[in-house]
Amino acid sequence: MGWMHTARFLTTAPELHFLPALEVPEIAFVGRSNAGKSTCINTLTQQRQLAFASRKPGRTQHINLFALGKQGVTDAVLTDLPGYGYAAVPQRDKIRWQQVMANYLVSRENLAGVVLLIDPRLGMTELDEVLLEVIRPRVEAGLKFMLLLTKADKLTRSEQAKALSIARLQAGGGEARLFSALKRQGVEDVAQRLWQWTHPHPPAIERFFTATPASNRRLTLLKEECSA
Ligand SMILES: Nc1nc2c(ncn2[C@@H]2O[C@H](COP(=O)(O)OP(=O)(O)O)[C@@H](O)[C@H]2O)c(=O)[nH]1
Ligand SMILES: [Mg+2]
Repeated sequence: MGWMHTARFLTTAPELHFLPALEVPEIAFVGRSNAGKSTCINTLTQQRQLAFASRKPGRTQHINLFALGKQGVTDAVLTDLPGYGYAAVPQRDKIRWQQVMANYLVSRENLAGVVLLIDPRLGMTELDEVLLEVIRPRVEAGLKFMLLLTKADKLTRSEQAKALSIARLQAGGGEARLFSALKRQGVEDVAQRLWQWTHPHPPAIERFFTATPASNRRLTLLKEECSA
C-alpha cells in the first residue's frame, strides 16, 4: 500500500516529554528485542533507512517517530519503541526503559493504536503481559490493538493456525494476525488495517450526503426537515 511507503524520519527522543505534541493519530510498534520489529517496520514501509535511523548510536533506546502521508502532508505517525527483554542490558537500564515505555503508552495523547509483535515460537513473555496490562484501560476506552505474530514462515500451516488461535485469546478484545517479512505474508493486510485505524470513516449518512453538490443540498434539506 503506497501510503505506508511514504514513511520518513520525523524525530527521536529519549523519553515522552521530549516528544512534540502532535494532532495526527499515532501507532506504536512494541515488542521484545529480536521479535522482528525493525524488519516488520522496514517491510511495511519498504524503506531500509528507517531501521537505520533507529540504529544510529544513541537512538537505540530512544522513541523514534516516522511521519506518514502523501505529498509531504503528515496524516499519521509511526512510533518505534525500543525492544525490551534483551538479557544483556543492565538491570537499571531495563527498569528505566520500562518506565519510559509505560509512560508513553499511558500518556501519549494522540496514540491511536498499538501493534505488539510476538515471535510465536517463544509466545508471550512476562514483559509482553505487563505491556498488555498497561494498555488495557486504553484499549477498553477505544485504543486499537493488534497482536502480530512475526516470522510466520518458520511455522507449519497447522502451527500457524494454532498460534493464531492462542493469540486471539490473548489479544482480549484486540485482533491477532500472522506476519512474515520473508514471505511477505500479512503485509498488505496489516498496512490496510493501520490505514483504517488512522482514517476512521465518517458515519455512512455523512459519506452519502457529502458525495456531490446535489447530495449536499439533500443533506441540508434533510437537516432542515429534522430540525423543523
Ligand atoms: N525467517 C524470518 N526471520 C525474520 C523475520 N523477521 C525478522 N526476522 C529475523 O529475526 C531477527 C530479529 O529481527 P529484527 O527485525 O532485528 O528484530 P527487532 O529486534 O525486534 O527489531 C533477525 O535475524 C531477522 O532477520 C521473518 O519474517 N522471517
Ligand atoms: Mg530492532
